[in-house]
Amino acid sequence: MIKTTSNMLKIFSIVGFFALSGCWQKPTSTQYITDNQGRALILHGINSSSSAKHSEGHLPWITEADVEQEAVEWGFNFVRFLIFWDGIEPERGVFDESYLDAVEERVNWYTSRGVHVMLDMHQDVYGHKVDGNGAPEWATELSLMDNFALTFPDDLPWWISYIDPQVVAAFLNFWGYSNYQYLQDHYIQSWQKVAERFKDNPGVIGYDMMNEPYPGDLLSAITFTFEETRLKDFYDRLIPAIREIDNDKWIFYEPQSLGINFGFASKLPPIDDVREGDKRLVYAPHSYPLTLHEGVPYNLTDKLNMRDWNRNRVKELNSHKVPMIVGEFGGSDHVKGFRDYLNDTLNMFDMMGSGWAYWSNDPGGWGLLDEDRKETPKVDHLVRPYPRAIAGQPIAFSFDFDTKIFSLEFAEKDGVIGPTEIHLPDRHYPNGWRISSSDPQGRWSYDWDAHRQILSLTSDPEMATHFITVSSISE
Ligand code: IDC
Repeated sequence: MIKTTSNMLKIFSIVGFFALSGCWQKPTSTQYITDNQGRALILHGINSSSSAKHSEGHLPWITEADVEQEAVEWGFNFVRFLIFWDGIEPERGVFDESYLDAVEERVNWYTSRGVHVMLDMHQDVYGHKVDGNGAPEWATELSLMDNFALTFPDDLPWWISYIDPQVVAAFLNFWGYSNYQYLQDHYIQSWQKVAERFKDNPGVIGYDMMNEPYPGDLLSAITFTFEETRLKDFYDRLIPAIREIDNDKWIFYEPQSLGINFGFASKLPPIDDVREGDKRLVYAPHSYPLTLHEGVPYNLTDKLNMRDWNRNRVKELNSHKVPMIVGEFGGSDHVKGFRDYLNDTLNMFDMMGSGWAYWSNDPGGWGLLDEDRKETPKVDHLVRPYPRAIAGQPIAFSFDFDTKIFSLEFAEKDGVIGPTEIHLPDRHYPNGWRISSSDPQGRWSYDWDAHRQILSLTSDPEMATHFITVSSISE
């Protein structure tokens, strides 16, 4: 019996290998977030942090020294920073500037180190009144469900609470925009307060309008009709309101979380921006293979989830024509095969030209640090060579964890200034690295910032394309 199971597992992993290897698709014309020098940005970073959901003042656990570790030792150039409607507008119509002061102080820890900050208006399971987080108590309308809270056993996953009748009522009233229009109107005003506060901070790259929108009723969730109707209408209200205050930042939008996180197709139509100039919207889905999220060893169903996720996101990007940043993905080192999962998924994100934020920086099984604040094995995968900023039109980039070969191909593009910046972590190159370029000898050069482990490359503008490879020097 044991033998049969182990043979089955072998066959499964072989099938899984064929299901994944070399099969990742990419959008026909990948879009990128660009900086004020016109360079394409590849964003690698973390969510900071889950602890803020329940902490005093809704602030993450981090100190400035932790931010230094994330930005300099690990070389991340991105953070998805959690903020909460509850923190911004604790009483109806009363906006808490001291909360925004405290957020701003932490945001500046990141931006002063060159980390791009995206502010994520987080919620899970609606709000505290119904045992979730996000919405203030006064904005939790339960209709006739006041006495119908369900309690679930502690060993069930947290997201089961989405079927609690009170949670369902709170969401339906929020999205309905009929009897309780004030709910969305205040959510929108809260975003305007955030935009007023951060619009002049160039390190803040954008705003994630709502974490993991969930319709409330399961029927709209499983038929995905919510995305085409109430979710789209909500974005069409919120984006122009943010643009009244801030014309420049990137606005990140998410599809429904249920189903899409593990690979189903989204029905969200392309979203409109109303800013003057080019659209500045970013598609920001999450990626969580279903059983891996629940702690089951990395297996064929996860791989099939990832294959579907890849194909469906590519279709959506081909239709929406915006850049993609994966706002969340993650898991625990305790899960068998977790490092293989990370390798596969990070290769896929690179292939798609997508940036990402790992969930999350909170110390523990899912964290980069464990409970004793020691680095976990996953860090070796998350901290990988990547082009932080590309001075041209990216064609492809990749890193092979086993051979340590990093490659980057990009084309010249008019109007782009500054160097291409590549993060080359010492941990992958203990004896140093060597770099080659397809540009003619003597016509390209680089500077190396050993402290930040960042290479700044100047290419030959006469060449239409540039192909760079970095490899490890062996002892
Ligand atoms: C999880 C936290 C967990 C917490 C739970 C509910 O890791 O400690 O109990 O939220 O607040 C998401 C959510 C994100 C989740 C994450 C991992 O956006 O808030 O964090 N996840 O479960 N969607 C899918 C997974």
